[in-house]
Amino acid sequence: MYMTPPVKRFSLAIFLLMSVGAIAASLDKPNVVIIYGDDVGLGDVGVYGSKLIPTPNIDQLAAEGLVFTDGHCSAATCTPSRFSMLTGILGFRYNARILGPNAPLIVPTDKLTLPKLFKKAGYHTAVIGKWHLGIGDGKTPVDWNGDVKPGPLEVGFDYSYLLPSTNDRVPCVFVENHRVVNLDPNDPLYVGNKYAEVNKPGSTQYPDGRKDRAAMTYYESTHGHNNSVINGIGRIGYMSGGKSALWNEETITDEFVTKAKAYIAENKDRPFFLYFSSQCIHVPRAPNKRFQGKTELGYRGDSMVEFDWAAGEIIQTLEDLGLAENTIVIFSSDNGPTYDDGYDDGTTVKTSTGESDRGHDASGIWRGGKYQIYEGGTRVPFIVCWPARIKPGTSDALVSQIDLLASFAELLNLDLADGEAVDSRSSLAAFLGTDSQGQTFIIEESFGQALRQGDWKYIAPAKPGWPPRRKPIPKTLYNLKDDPGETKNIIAEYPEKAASMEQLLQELIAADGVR
Ligand code: NG6
Ligand code: CA
Repeated sequence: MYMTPPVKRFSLAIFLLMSVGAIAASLDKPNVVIIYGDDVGLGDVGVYGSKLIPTPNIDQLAAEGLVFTDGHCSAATCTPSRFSMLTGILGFRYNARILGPNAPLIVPTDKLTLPKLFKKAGYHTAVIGKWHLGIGDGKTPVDWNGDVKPGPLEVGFDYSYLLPSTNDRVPCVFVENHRVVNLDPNDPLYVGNKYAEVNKPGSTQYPDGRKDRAAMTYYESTHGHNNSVINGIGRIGYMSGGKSALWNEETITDEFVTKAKAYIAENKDRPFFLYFSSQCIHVPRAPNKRFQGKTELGYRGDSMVEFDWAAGEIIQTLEDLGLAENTIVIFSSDNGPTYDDGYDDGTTVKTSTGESDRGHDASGIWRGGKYQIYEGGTRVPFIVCWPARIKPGTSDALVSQIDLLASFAELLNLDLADGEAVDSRSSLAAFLGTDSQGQTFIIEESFGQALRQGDWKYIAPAKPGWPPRRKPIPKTLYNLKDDPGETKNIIAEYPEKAASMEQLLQELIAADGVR
């Protein structure tokens, strides 16, 4: 009988030990990809009930992952929501509000962030897509023709490829690490909130939409989205120069997908964290011709199809490189949905039976959407997929993006010091599918605060949000089990419940953090 020679047996044993070690090590450090939508509602995704927008790639991810029905972003608008996800700090503590085109960096450079946490664990980190957390130190104006900083690289990302603000704000250029991409030094770029700030002879001048409406050739826009007109679309804020650097509206997604695929391929041999932050489906929606007409809902629906394609490309890249099994893919959105947000892009809103677009209710059964303190403002699609460790299914656990930081700290065996990510608590067990409850409370933000505890929701008096015609919101108590649509304020029937929730909410607001 043939015997394996001792030397061979020894090396085989070493090899086996090493492979087990490698698998164990990599399970400790899965890659993490956040595929993040902009203004994507829960009802925009097939697995959550969308009938009029096909999202086969996201649905496939959902079939292989854990689908959260009570998953939240931290706030009903972009800046505070992203701020909270990346810092583990509630937005109102830093006065985080929707930022203007030239706003300074709002993320403190001396605080722990999600990418810094990953770096501590030896990851490479990147953000590709929409930023909207400001750039610059707030003391000296950002030099868009030189080093554009401080920004993502100063708060923990090793690589960044950004749409710096929003796609309805200037500047309409990409910024890679510290530099504007394709900038011609002979056409310097200036960015401002007033025309006077960018009125520089020698730089390309763009039409002012307030005086030259005919310049809006892509489609027309209203209320505030009519300052500089770039690529035939009116924007918030003014820019001059940078003509060679202008993005092409209909290929922004292609550009981000190309960068993301390259990033994943370059980092396939080490753990990485990729925050893929799509501009879809924020206004001005300009889906690529490939996607135009794919839904009956105009550019809003078509942009969602484009976003689903982008998600599919990223997931396919992970599969092709053999990384899918041990990569955590999180799919979510920065705030609830909105329909026509100031651009004439074919999105029609019907309000007689609640808000919907030709029968498509982008927040599903939940009330309201973007800018609102109701559930539709923050209850967003939230899918976590990790084939190596998470069993597919559905979870009703109460989870929030603000808790990703502490959850990953637990997963990576890193301690959070006092004063770090003060509002982030681990929901790791819920994300792994072993805890069906999630957090006992979360705070929801939108021009005010609300507290969720189980099925109870208490709203502290809040401003109406946008548009301003909405009425201020008084103290309100809902029970979402009996009344998911938040239609009956039952504060008079449950005064004690309301009082205890109000007290807890005020204590949490006044405290240094909720952890
Ligand atoms: C609002 C803009 C809206 C959008 C939003 C930010 C107006 C009238 N509306 O102020 O178009 O840009 O800010 O959206 O200016 S978010 O998703 O980035 O929070
Ligand atoms: Ca948004």
